[in-house]
Amino acid sequence: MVLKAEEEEVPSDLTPEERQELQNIRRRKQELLADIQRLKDEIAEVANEIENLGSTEERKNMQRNKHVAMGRKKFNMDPKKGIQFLMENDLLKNTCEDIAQFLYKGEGLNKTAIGDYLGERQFLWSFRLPGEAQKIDRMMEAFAQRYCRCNNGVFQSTDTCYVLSFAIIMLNTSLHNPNVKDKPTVERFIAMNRGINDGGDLPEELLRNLYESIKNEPFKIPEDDGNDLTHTFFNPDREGWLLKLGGGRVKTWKRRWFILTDNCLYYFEYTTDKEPRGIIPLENLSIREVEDSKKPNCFELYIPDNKDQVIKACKTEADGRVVEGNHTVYRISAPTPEEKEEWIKCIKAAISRDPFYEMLAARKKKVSITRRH
Ligand code: 4IP
Repeated sequence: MVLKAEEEEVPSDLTPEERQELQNIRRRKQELLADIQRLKDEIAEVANEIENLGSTEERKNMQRNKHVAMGRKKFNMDPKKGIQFLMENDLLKNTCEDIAQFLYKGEGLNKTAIGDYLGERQFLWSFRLPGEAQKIDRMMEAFAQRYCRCNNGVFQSTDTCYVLSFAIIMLNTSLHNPNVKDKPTVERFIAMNRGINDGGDLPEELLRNLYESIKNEPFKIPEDDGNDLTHTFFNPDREGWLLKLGGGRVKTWKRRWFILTDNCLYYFEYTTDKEPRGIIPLENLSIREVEDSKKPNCFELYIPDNKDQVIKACKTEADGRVVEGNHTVYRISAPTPEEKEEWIKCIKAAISRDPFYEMLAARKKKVSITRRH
């Protein structure tokens, strides 16, 4: 509606001044009406814009929901493709937190598909160790390079720094890990580092000081997700069928295929399974023979001085979820007394082995080869 000034008559009995005054008032009135009209038009315009904005937003939301639904469907058919689709459409960020959130909410997602996806991730996680060794190697290399650049002249080469750094980490483990029974003396530490300074020896005083300092005060290597640096090598040590007692309230014996490798005990339902049902890192565990009234040739993995603490381990549930283990001890029965002895021997060796020695050996070999050429 457009506002209009009414056509008003001018009374005839007004003086010329009054007439003028009246005309002025009427003009102001007209101007005010025009202003009001302009404001109304502007309001109508803005309202229109807001309305359009709402429907664009709505359209966008609808489109988004359609894509999310499509992504879920794709996920249920092929989890990796579903995740990829959602990321490509900016519906999911490529971060562990966002993916975990998406899976945790699980809206419209098939549990088996979630299990497949997690299973695959967990499989990668549990077998990523060779890569981890390379990562540590690269990190040590970078550290050595940086150290030598900042402390010019301390070492003959970066390899010397690398080897000595490792020797210090190993010494720390050997002196302070309760599983390592054979504690090195300062003489052994000095002997171990003979010839590492490009064929020459590092000053004995330096090595003695380092030894004393580590002995007096251990340093902690930070853990990431439970696989710490002592789980670095991937050498299958032993495998075979064993019976494992379940950790639930009703204890059942399950026949499982066990693989001992890289300081971990993995168990599978079938020898051909790609993914383990469970993983027991052996770090901080001990092993002992036990008598069991139901099964022969038993041994147990346990935490020394344990007060009902649960062993750090993980297992895959029937629906594919990866959960923490529930055992205060793992009781295992071997088929024969000989196999029991062998398993105990190998597990003991795995527990006390220090993988840093192997990494150091490789680097020492490299130093000697470089020197020869
Ligand atoms: C299960 O018993 C199996 O023994 C599981 O072993 C075991 O998990 C469960 O322990 C136990 O309740 P039922 O099959 O009779 O239910 P597996 O996974 O080898 O099948 P562990 O942790 O030993 O793998 P809890 O603690 O998860 O209940």
